[in-house]
Amino acid sequence: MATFLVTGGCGFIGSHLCAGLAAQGHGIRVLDDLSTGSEANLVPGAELLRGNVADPDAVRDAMAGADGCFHLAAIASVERGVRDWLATHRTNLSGTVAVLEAARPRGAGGVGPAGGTPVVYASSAAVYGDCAALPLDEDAPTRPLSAYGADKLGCELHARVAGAVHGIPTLGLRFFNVFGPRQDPRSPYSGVISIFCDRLSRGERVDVFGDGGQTRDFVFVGDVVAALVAALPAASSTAPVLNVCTGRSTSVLELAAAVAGLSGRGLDLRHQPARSGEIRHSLGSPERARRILGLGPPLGLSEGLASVLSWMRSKAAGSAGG
Ligand code: NAD
Ligand code: UD2
Repeated sequence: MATFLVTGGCGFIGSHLCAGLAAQGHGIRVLDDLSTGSEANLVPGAELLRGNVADPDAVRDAMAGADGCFHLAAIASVERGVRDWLATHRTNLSGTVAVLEAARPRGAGGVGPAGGTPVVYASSAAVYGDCAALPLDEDAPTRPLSAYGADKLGCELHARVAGAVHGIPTLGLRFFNVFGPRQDPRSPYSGVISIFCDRLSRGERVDVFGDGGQTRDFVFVGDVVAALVAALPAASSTAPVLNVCTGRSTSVLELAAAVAGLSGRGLDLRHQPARSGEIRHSLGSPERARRILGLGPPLGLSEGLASVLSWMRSKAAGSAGG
């Protein structure tokens, strides 16, 4: 049994990861400022340290005695990065440098294992930006189009430095479009799947931005957790980065039809102007991650959507009852 630090452990992906680690019997410490996460998501038995990941003292205290760190805390919104460039940069890049700093080997200001605390961190498909060579593999050029994507690429560069200069083992995971239970459908930054499942299951109309022919690689949160857990032993001072995706392409119109079909309601949609600066197609190659991390096949989209719909139904039943 080990003890792990999970930054952002009260958020969507982090709370699923904590549940997976707890099920394996590990001890969990969460560092989260609860800005978008919720204490209700905290896994029973986990210790919550409420603090800012960009505060080096808070991170050092949180890292003390940990056998490994999963660093997920970030402002996970491209739009917030446009409005609050410097503030999101502090969290998304300075926060990661603070985590790497605290992971330094003992004797050099670090607090963890002698070789440095292994760190698995969340990068994003946003690092690829407008790269058109699909499917995207990890050697594709990185041309971020947003401050968010630039900061995630910065995390990968600092992870290289962490390995080369300080010997800290890391592994970066470039998540594509993650979906699953607990993704908040009412937040302005919600993913399209949570919005479509929420609205269509209540018989409401959904908005499709543009013609709906744009495609995404939607990966279920359970598969993301499997990748995170498998990544820790693969962390290395060579600072590898791997895609977390399915290699499966789904258009927004196909998605709307699939959700409507599963929710047993009609499909009511209206087209709205396309979002400006939006990427038309995003599709990753999962092959390298499957090989290196030994991952199984991803959950099918329909099964994943059914799981989100069922979670939404039980949540609605819970709030109606209480
Ligand atoms: P989320 O907003 O649900 O979780 C982020 C968590 O970090 C929240 O609990 C939040 O309170 C916490 N946090 C934010 N700023 C903090 C700070 N300064 N100090 C401490 N805690 C802070 O988002 P998520 O979807 O679970 O994303 C998790 C990670 O995965 C992020 O790094 C995100 O950039 C990355 N990612 C997510 C997706 C996706 O599709 N959801 C895609 C690519 C990458
Ligand atoms: C995702 C990430 C974002 C960033 C980006 C990098 C989410 C929520 N966002 O943005 O953080 O990493 O990838 O490229 O994971 N859509 C509709 N109707 C709606 C909502 C969305 O048509 O009500 C469309 C939207 O125009 C887009 C697609 O659905 O074409 C996916 O939208 P999204 O917001 O879920 O994710 P994306 O890919 O824009």
